[in-house]
Amino acid sequence: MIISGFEILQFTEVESTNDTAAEYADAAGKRLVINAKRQTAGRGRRGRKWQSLDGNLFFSLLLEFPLKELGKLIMAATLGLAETVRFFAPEAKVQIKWPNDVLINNAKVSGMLLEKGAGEYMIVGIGVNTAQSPNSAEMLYPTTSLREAGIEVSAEDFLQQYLPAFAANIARDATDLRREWLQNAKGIGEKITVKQNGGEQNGIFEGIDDNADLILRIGNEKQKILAGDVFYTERENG
Ligand code: BT5
Repeated sequence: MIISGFEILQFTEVESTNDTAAEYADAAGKRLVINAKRQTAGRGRRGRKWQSLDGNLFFSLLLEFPLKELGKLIMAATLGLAETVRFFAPEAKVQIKWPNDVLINNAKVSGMLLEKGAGEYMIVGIGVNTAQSPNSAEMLYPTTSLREAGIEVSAEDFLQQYLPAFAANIARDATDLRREWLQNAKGIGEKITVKQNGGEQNGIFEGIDDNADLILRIGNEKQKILAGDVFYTERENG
């Protein structure tokens, strides 16, 4: 099946859809989606695990995209996820958590792992907890699923709705995309803590730049953060 220029390849079980996608990165010019029913070794960033529970969605987009426009790819992919959740549940409280997560009611429903493939290929691996979520207590951050949030949608239907949203976003102007990303992001203008490699910094979340790097204001200084985990320090209002 082809949706919005992406050919979908279905697998029953893979270790990681990102690894399977990497094996296809010689198909010059092709845009593929590697979709698996089950994933046995799902990965997060920096060697972390992605709990891949039954009934959830696991897929990787494989497309040629200039590395210097990585920020645009990140914004297009995450914004597309938020838009897709809203398509199925217009009233849901959906937010993007920098850099790559999607939250519903302040809990993580989706994560994304971006990797470089061969040549100009980029691999955008996405996990969405459609049916169930792992135990929050064992996770870095509270977790949820679409079902727990009262949104009944199958992995297949979510993917079919996501692809046109993503394709439309990558065709958009970067400034426009960033504006909308910021409108959807959690914590802009608020106090946050960014943890990286054992260290942490506290400051005000000013926004992101065109590379999707986080801009943290510490006193009068603005600092660019390329990678890390954000924790919100303000009281959450549900
Ligand atoms: C991510 O990493 O959130 C990236 C997840 C990407 C998963 C997709 S599935 C398809 C493709 N194939 C792969 O192998 N990966 C991609 P990070 O920001 O590092 O967050 C990882 C952390 O999220 C873990 O250390 C846990 O604390 C938490 N976590 C693990 N599984 C989760 C889940 N199912 N739902 C919510 N949080 C989870």
